Amino acid sequence: MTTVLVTGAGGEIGHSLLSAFQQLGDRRVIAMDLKPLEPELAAMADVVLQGDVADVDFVNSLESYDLDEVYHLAALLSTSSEKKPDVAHNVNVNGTMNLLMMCRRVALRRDSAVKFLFPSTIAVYGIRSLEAKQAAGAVTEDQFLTPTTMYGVNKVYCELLGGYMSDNFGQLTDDAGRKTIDFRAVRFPGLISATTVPSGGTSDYAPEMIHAAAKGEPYACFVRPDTRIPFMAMPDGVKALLDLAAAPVENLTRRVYNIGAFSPSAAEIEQHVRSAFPEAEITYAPHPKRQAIVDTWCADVNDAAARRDWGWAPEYDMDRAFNEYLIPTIGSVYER
Ligand code: AKB
Repeated sequence: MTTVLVTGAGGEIGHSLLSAFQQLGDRRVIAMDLKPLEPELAAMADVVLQGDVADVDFVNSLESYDLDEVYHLAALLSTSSEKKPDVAHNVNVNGTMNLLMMCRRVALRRDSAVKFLFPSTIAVYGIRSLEAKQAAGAVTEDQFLTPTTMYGVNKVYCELLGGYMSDNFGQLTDDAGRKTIDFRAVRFPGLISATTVPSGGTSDYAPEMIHAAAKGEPYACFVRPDTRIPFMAMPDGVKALLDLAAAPVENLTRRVYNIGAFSPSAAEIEQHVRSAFPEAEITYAPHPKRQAIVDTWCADVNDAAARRDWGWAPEYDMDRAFNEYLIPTIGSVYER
């Protein structure tokens, strides 16, 4: 059975990924997080560990597991990273390096490369004006890689680091040529889950608006109504990780892939929320700094490479995400 390590297992993606692994039943899951996992989540893992990816001794202690795959979800998101940039760098960059080095040793011991699944982000983009953002449309993986946030800088560096560790690390050593890391990354848009609410991100306005309406609470959106960035329903985010992990290595022409689903403005999200919850109280109170961050992110992504190389296709467009996933599921979350 494939043994997988999931870091940041208690976070939003971790919740959905662990439940997908439970349904698949084909992996031995080692779940780790900085904080204790909720009992319901912990029950989905075979091994539960509490620890910090930035703690090199803790990460090195994971070397005794026969890891086949790592899903490295632990990170500080964009808004949190701006509040504590040095902590963000330590967790997002040093934490990733600690894990990659540990995986390399596991791979050398077992003579088998470790698949390293990395959630990157649209925050790697840094488009410098709204005019340029509008003119750019759907951006490819290689455009506008000049992020203005610590999180974006950390993620774009880790994308490069993962490629380097896979292809060149140890090129002048005795281990030269041994394949130890098989790094694969998706650039996530803002993810919207029906069952959890994010914290510390700058795309959080969409899920916050939907969850506030479901709870019957007023919501003041922190970006302008015309703000447009890509979003995705959480089940598609998990599907992307699993599909990329399953793709034959010879089909992959890149290590980092854009993945798209829908790209609404905040006003379009509001319209969808209002059609499900006509009583919703939604206002706009743009936060200048958070607005400036999302204004540098692309309005849409070109995900042709993912579609071609590993058959990426989202199951949920915006209507389906609301009508068949978010609204029916959110109702049952808040009725409990
Ligand atoms: C954030 O807002 O920081 C994240 C992201 C887009 O990566 N949700």
